[in-house]
Amino acid sequence: MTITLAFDVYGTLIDTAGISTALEKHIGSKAVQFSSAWREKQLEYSFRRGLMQNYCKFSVCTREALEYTCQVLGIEIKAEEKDLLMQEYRKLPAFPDAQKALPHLQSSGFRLYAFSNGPAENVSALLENAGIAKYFNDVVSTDEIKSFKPNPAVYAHFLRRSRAGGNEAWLVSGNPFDVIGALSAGMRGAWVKRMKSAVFDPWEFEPTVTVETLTELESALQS
Ligand code: 2OP
Repeated sequence: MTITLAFDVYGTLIDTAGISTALEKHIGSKAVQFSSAWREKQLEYSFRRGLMQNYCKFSVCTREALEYTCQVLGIEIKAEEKDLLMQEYRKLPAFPDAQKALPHLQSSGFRLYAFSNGPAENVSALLENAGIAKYFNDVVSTDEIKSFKPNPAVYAHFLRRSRAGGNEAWLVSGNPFDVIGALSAGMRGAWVKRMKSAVFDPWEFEPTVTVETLTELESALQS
């Protein structure tokens, strides 16, 4: 049975910490606080848009979350600097363990897909720039059905697009909301717990496996 792996992108394959570095040029020591607040609001906007069934592209959620974060933290960033920050999102680096693990997973016969809220053209450009696009059979975007994770319809869409069955299809993500969404939709879920302090939501769902890096994934999937 061939296992299909749906890799979440931001925070799983791609290290969004690069945004903090870009922010430091504009706002100095507040960059880490700002970057975390921005990411939280970006995701909150996608959840609200999904529930409202009032879709907009993930990049719009990202830009509007940037505006909100500036206002709520009382930090002034010029329009052209905001444009530069949005461009940063398109050229973030891959995590080193992703660079190492993906070729091995591919040569071991796993079917690899990138699966993201981001529109396919943005995600493809991001993975190309990060040097990892070549390992994936395809990019599947929730934009194709105009909704966001963790709507169960997006995981069903992934299974259709990848022609994978629920029990041989795994969602691999550093984001607990995404792992829980996939488990709730009948997929298996690998949580990438990149930080020791990370907490998995105390719901009725448990990750099928938990790894700290993507290099541990192959052995975890076969255990
Ligand atoms: C994704 O890439 C938002 O990390 C999430 O879909």
